[in-house]
Amino acid sequence: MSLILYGAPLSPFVRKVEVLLREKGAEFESEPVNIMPMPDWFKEISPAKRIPVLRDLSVGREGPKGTIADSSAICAFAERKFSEPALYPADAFELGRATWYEEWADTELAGKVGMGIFRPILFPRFQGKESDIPAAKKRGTRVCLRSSTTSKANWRARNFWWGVRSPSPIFRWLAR
Ligand SMILES: N[C@@H](CCC(=O)N[C@@H](CS)C(=O)NCC(=O)O)C(=O)O
Repeated sequence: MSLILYGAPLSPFVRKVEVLLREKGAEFESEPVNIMPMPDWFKEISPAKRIPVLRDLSVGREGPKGTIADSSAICAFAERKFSEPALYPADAFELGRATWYEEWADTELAGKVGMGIFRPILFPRFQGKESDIPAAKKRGTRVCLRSSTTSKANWRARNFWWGVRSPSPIFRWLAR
């Protein structure tokens, strides 16, 4: 086993990397890291103090050497290292667009879901406290991803509503 993935399965960034590695049939070992609080040895290999971090043991067995500390960077590494099946487009333009969507999901979407759902609704529950529904409602934000189409319309807007007012069952379940 030459790859170690440090993280926690609750993190969508860790799961993103896990899915990609599994789809490629790559062998790796998952090593759980508790981020509340984060251990010092992990802070040394994660400059931004975030999960996931990947270690390639063939490059470095301890400390920062051999580590990559960002989910998109890890995915780029794995896409090159395990070329089959290719999971990113080969075409330059399509690759640019896929990277754009990935970046949007990692920043805009994840940030809003984190502040609007995880922090006010789920985190208190993990600590045995009540969810802060008013805070979740206050932070409820409309997240909009515009995607161009190849047909008549130049732009098609897809609106993803989230928040406790959403009719989606997952949000009703979270807010119950
Ligand atoms: N850009 C980073 C973001 C990773 C990230 O935000 N991870 C969260 C967990 S979902 C984290 O480690 N948070 C630590 C904290 O907020 O203290 C990536 O793609 O890997």
